[in-house]
This record gives sequence, structure tokens and C-alpha cells, in this order.
Amino acid sequence: MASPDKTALSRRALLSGAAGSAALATVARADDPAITGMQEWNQYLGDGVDAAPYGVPSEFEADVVRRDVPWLTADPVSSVNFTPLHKLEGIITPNGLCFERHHAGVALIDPAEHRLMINGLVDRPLVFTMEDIKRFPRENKVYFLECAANTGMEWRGAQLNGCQFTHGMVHCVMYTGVPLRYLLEEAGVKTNAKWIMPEGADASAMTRSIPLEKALDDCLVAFAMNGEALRPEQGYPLRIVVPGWEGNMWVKWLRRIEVGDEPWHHREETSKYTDLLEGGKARRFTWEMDVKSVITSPSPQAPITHGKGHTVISGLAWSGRGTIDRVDVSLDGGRNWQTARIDGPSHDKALHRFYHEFDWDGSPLLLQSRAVDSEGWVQPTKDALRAVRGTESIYHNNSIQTWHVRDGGEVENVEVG
Ligand SMILES: Nc1nc2c(c(=O)[nH]1)N[C@H]1C(S)=C(S)[C@@H](COP(=O)(O)O)O[C@H]1N2
Ligand SMILES: [Mo]
Repeated sequence: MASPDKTALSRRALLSGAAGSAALATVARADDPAITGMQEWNQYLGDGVDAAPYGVPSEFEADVVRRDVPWLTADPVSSVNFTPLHKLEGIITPNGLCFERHHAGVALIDPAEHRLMINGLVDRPLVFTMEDIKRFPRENKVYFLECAANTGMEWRGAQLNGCQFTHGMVHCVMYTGVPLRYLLEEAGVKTNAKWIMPEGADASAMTRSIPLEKALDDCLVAFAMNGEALRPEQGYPLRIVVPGWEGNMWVKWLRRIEVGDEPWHHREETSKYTDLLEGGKARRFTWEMDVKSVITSPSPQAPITHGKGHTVISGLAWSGRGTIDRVDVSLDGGRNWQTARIDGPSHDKALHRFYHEFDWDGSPLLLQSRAVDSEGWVQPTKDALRAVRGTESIYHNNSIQTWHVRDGGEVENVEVG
């Protein structure tokens, strides 16, 4: 057991080790105006309560926003923007920063007018109002959602300069919802039923086939995220949560669930969201998101600005197959690895936060992270992934990312195989 003394000791050891080249703070000086001067915020009263009935971040955080990639956005109603992972901490994505992916824009739905229908191979086709849904027992669960195309632009080589763009099609929030099995039980699933098909109320009427086994296992019909109603962008008032599986299946603005005995082979599971291999064959029904990680800082949008000395590496790891057992970090492009420190809660099929602190000598680095999940799956190198899947695919790129830190601290996206 760590006594307070021991904790203090190890902290001192860490700091003195790290401070070998430079102290972690400057010695207090009488002529430092940031300490001795009067600032505006000392002299005037600030805003009172109610200045912002719904609070917003400090104006000094104005660069912490979702961003798109112009050449991926021919039309914003059928496009994607990206979570600013390089600026976030912990494992929960703030609601206003969750990446968005829409096929036909954001549907604006009056919850009083919204209905969820369950039909097909059921004893009683049913229609639920939002109020009906909220009378079933609910659960609170933290899950990541990752678009299968996340990191897809990096298949053939390093391309986008920032983890926001290479890895930002992921978010992780706490959902409140009703286990889908309760609603299916209410309708009475027929014995020959094997699949369900959720359908969105937006103009794209998004549909995907999901095995009944998964639907009865851990899928939720969610109406809240991080304690408040779903955001319109995330499917207000209702979305299906399909833990660990590709984001496309998490139908937003959920209005109907059809129960059937075979998959529907709709657009999003035939021409899209299948993984083209060498030679023209495609893998399909690749639902689970494989073990993956990325260093979020330092990264191209978060360079090292403090010079050499004690440096904190921060990153995220996740797996659609369970929790994260271990994350290794390399400073030299994968030649040597050290075990990173996972900190914070470890939820099944959720983001995990890891840190690695080291003393930077100011020389160039090739930063990598490699995650291992609770099922024993290990994140592959880019070369290992390509050896199996070729270079034609967009989806399910879970390979190891490399950031090149230059001696000045700037960071760029590179590839070392
Ligand atoms: N109804 C509907 N559901 C949808 C989509 C859509 O366009 N319409 N896009 C899907 C895709 S491809 C992804 S990756 C996720 C994105 O969820 P988000 O916008 O909450 O990040 O929603 C999925 N569910
Ligand atoms: Mo997606």
C-alpha cells in the first residue's frame, strides 16, 4: 500500500529525475508583472450569474472546435467533421465536440412528434412515444463510437497533419438509454427472427442489418449523452447504441426497427462499409472496431513548446472487443518500447487515457503507441496491416501511428512501416 510518504518520495524522485536539464517552473522574481502587476480581472467586477444560462467554454479556448477537411466536404449535409482529440483530456468527449457524420444533414425533430416503431417478425408490431420509452428501466454506459472510416485516409501513406484529422472520427460519452431487448421483448420476437434493421428518420433513412444476438446482448436505445438530451447532431431525440461496433450502425434519429430472418443488404453494408482487399474481393460485415491507440499530445496540432526537459505524452486507446490491458510507447519509431500508464476509469468498449512522462533531450523523436486489449489483440504496424488487407481499403485502419517530433518541437505525420 502506498503511504503518503512514499507517494511524496516517488514524486520528488520523478521531478528531480525529470528536472535534470531544466526546472519545471521558474524561480519567483519580484519584477514579474504577471505576479506583481494589476490585471484587468483584479480591477473590475466580472459577469454575474445568468450571463450564460447555458455555459460555454472560456473565450481563450476558442480553438477547441470540431473541424472538417475541405477536400472531404463537397457538401456539408453529406460530410464529416472531426473531434479535436489533441485538446481533450480524460476519456469523455464534451457533447459540443463530438465529431459529426451525416448523410443528409441534421434532422430537427420535435420529440412530442417522434415515434419508434418495431415491426416485422414480432408478435405485436408496436409504436413507442418518447414518453413510453422513458417508462422502461434505463442504464448508464460509457462507450466510444468510431466511424469505420476513421484513419481511412492514411491507408496508403501519411496524409493528414493532426490527430484531429487522422483519428478524430471517434467520440466517447456516457449514454442513458433503455436496453433494446426490453423493447423487443415487449413486441415479442418470433422464433425464426435472426436480424434487426434500425432505420433513421432523417432524409437519408439510414439502415443497417444487425444480428439479433447483438441487439439482445448490449444494444441501447439512448436518449441522453453525458447527462443531457442527445444533441441534434447525435440523433436527438433517439439513437441506437451498438457498443464496440462501427459507427455507421449507430442509427441516429431512430424511428423504426424491423425484425427479420436475414440481412437486408442495403447500401451501407454492400457498396459502403465493406473492406476492399487486393484482387477486388471485399470483406463484409466487419462490425467490430479493432484495438487501436494514438498519441494525442504531442502531435502536429499540439507541438512541444516548452523546450527540452520533462515532457508529458498523452494518448487514447480503445477496442471494440473489451477493455485495454496495456499501452506501449516508443520514442524511436518502434525499436524500443516502454509501458505507458493508463489512468482513469477502464470501461468496456470505451476510450482509455494513457500517459508517458519522459525527459526530452531535445533531439528528434518518432513517437508511437501500441495498444493491447483484454482479448489479447495487439495493434499492428501499418506494414503488417497492409500485408493482410492491401492498400485499397478505407475502413478499419487500426494501425500504429507515427509522429515525428523535430528538434524544435514541431510535430508532423510520418510513416515508418
Ligand atoms: N440516421 C442516420 N444515422 C447515422 C448516420 C446518418 O447519416 N443518418 N451516419 C452514421 C455514421 S456513418 C456514423 S460514423 C455515425 C456518426 O455518429 P455521430 O454523428 O454521433 O458522430 O452515425 C451513423 N448513424
Ligand atoms: Mo461512418
